[in-house]
Amino acid sequence: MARHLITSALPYINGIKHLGNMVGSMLPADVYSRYLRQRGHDVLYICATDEHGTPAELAAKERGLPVAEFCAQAHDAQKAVYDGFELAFDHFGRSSSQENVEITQHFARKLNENGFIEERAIRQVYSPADGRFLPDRYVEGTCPHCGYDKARGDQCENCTRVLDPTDLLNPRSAISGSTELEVRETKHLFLLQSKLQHEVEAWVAAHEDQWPQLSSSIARKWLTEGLHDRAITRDLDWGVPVPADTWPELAAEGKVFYVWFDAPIEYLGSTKEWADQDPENRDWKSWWWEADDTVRYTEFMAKDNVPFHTVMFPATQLGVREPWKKVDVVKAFNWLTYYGGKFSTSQKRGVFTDQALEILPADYWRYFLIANAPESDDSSFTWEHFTATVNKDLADTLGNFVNRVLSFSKKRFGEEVPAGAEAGEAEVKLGEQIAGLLAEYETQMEALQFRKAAAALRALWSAGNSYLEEKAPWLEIKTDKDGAALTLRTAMNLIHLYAIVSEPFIPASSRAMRQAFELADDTAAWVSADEARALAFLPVGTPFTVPPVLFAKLTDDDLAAYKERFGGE
Ligand code: B3M
Ligand code: ZN
Repeated sequence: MARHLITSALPYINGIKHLGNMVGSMLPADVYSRYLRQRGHDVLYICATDEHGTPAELAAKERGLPVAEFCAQAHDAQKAVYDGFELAFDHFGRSSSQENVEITQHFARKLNENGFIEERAIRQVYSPADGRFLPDRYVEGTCPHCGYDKARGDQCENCTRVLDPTDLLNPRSAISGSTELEVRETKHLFLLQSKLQHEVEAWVAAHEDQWPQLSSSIARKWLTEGLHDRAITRDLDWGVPVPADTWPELAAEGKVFYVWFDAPIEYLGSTKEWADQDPENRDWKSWWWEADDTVRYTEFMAKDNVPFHTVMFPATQLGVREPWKKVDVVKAFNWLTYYGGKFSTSQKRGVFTDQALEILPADYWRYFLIANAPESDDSSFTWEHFTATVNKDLADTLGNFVNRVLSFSKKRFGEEVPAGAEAGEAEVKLGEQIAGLLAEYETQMEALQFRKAAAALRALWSAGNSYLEEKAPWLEIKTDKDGAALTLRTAMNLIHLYAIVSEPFIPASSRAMRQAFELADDTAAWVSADEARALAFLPVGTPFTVPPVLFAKLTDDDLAAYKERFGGE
């Protein structure tokens, strides 16, 4: 048994996330956490909403709410969707929590003591019409690199280059639209990342061989470009305040930390929030303090977040000079596209997670998304592909198998697992095949190869279908009743196996499969290779019920309706 700390990139607070966000961070983290828990490991899966920064302030303004109130509501709204997706977080916190404020301020003080923070006067965009400085997304304009005219002050959405508000051509205020902007001098804290370049390089070199290539190549690219000193404070009302004991003047001016400074620290903050709910029994530092390092830490994120997790946050952690746990494996994802184009929160293009659940239960989405996760490349969501996959894999291969086996057995042998003949050659062959596929599934899951793990799961389902077709108990029963009973009993044991091994992907359907059988021990604990080979989980005589159809088959009318509602092509 090992201790596994798992985090997924913190979803930003400004709106409900789309399916691309889901498959690129939270969902695979949940699948992996569930798998490890089933295998008996001690797992802590932590996430939170990322609540600071200009997008939060802008979204609150759009809704006409004070930002604190907006964030509280938006957090609950996101949490409700994640509950609907059955994301089994140990804690889903908030980066605006008191815990995060304290740890973030602690990190800043330590970085300062160690000579990695410097106060510098910089020139910032100021808007007399708005009576304030305009950091990050508060300025919009034309990207100096690609000419995109809706580039934001922190990053160009078109060419993804990181920008500074003063880089923009034809800048305008995102609040008032005013173009009469000035550049004024103001003081900010800088994190001297350049001083940490060599340490970060050495750290990456020592760890990257455990990372998928996508993560290490992005980290390498950033290191080659060089770590630059970066302003880590902003002139905003909403954020973690600069601590007055260390920087009285900046604190008096109301400066707060930049959102990307406090967001990764919320991984720790959220763990402390979790522990603070039950301090007697939970020790957050045992997960984060490296002193006796027994924890394996895996992070999940989309590729645009990789630089922050492989380079910048490790630089912060190294500069603190305290033994905080650093990531072991960074699992990164490419983009899920919508018909080859971008899913976009701001342009409301694609399918949002709340809408997805209005249409179909979580398992349909969970399976489809993981089976098509954008791992080695971008992958495209289309309604045609989605409905075809649901029909073929979930409805025909898995759902139909379960229903056929249980209904037929009930009709011919009653509502108990039938006795019948001893396992023969076909069952031995099937057992070998199942054990092999299970080993493949485990290997891929442990390597964080989610598409391949899903393919192995699908192959397990298919193996049951092939066995059933070959034995054809509906014919067998005419000449060999005992043989037909053996076939059905074996198939029922497969259903029980499917209930267990499908759980990380489709938890609700797995429960339905497990609960079809009246077993004393109703746990989803993993199975060994020998147990898989033997296919004898269910004692003869175990009562069962036929569950309702697990997966509805989607029709051409459904497909047309989805395309009508969401657009396609
Ligand atoms: N909130 C990701 C984003 O919304 C950002 C992740 C923070 S992880 C510490 O793109
Ligand atoms: Zn650009």
